[in-house]
Amino acid sequence: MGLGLLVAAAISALALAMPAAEAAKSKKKGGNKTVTASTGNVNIPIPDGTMAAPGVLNVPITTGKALKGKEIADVDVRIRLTGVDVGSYNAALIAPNGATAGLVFPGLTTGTTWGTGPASCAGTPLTFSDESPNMLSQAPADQPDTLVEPYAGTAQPAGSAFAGNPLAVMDGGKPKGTFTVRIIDFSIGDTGTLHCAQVLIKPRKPLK
Ligand SMILES: [Ca+2]
Ligand SMILES: [Ca+2]
Repeated sequence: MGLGLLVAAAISALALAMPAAEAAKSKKKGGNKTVTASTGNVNIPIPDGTMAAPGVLNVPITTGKALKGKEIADVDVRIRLTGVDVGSYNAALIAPNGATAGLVFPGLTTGTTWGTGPASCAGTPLTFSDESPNMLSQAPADQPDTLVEPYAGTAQPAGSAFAGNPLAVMDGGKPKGTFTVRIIDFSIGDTGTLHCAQVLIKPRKPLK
């Protein structure tokens, strides 16, 4: 591992160890530094549903004044959840201006978890980023660049039946306001719990 990778690993370990509110605060003065907005540690049940009457969970995540006057250069989203059949979920991220990125669609993941470790923001989440080399997969890792159960790592958002956009659909929009993590359950009898969701926003100043 090169020095750069070691430093990056140390920084990311530090960021994971630091509560989200503190992380956001420590970066408040940074012009283009990534800002993390978080639900904090929660245990929110994902409503049970069917194909005809899906269960819909909308979780608001509000960003602070550190992002005032900026526009979005890049957005990532981290989700830590556990459940009976996480493969039955459709998930999306909605920006303050309504721009919607599809994250997964039913059948894309499998098993009982997105992420590993503590069932909280201290766990290792599933991180969606357009720049990830990985695709989500139900299959064993029989090819490179796949992220499989327990989905502790980064993956490209996969779009969905409702919104096939990558996260880049939010780029250029205003980052200050309320993002919504939306999880939709289509499988009756399988239930799950959201433990943490975080939006990571890399801002930039508008050109003009
Ligand atoms: Ca990204
Ligand atoms: Ca269900």
